[in-house]
Amino acid sequence: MQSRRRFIIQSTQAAAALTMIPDLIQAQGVTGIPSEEIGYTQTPLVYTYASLEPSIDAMTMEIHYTKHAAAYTKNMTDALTAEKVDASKKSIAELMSEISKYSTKMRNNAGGHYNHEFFWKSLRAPRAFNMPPDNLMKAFKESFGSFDVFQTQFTDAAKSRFGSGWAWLVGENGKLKVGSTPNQDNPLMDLSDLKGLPLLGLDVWEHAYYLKYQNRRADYISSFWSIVNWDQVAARFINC
Ligand code: MN3
Repeated sequence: MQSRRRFIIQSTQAAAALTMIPDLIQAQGVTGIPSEEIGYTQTPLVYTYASLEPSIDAMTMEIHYTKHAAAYTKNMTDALTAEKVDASKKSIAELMSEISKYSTKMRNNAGGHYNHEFFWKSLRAPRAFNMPPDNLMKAFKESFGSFDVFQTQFTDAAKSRFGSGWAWLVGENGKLKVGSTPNQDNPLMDLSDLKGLPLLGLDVWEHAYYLKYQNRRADYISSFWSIVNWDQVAARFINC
């Protein structure tokens, strides 16, 4: 446990140092995949607030990360204390799998914390031709018929989620499916209709896009495709 904690601290420091040099991360390719470790604290971004422009503007990223996401983390921490959860003995995935046993405050804020940590790790600087690696492409063909059909279904899920929520690509036994969840729910939660291992998620709360896109959620969704970190999604897919 001790060495694991030390490793996480070192990784966090390394990640913090790397926020200064986003070009290096691009150059690293697959070895630049951020750690998938999602714990109970907010981890530093491995890119700058401006790195995702023009898909997501720097001000939205800064407010989203330092205000919205930070508030979920803080409120989750308060709920963990109030509900006497020993976070050193329970992974966040485990907490999600029994979230129905806890308060609405826990559900909303632990969900919000997890979803945002997951979201930041799913993104990278825009690429003009941003396509999944071969193993994932094969899975898209098998599960949806084609990558285009997947993109259409994911876009529809993101557009049709009424109010606030998330669109997801999930994996289960090597099969892929698409869906959405309301509020800060996610597919790891025992009470979610959509279940599976999260592979990709898109935040469709207005706070995620309103400064740049206002009511144009569809434009935000289409600009998202150039900043998906498909290497990261492919790395997750290996575990499902
Ligand atoms: Mn958000």
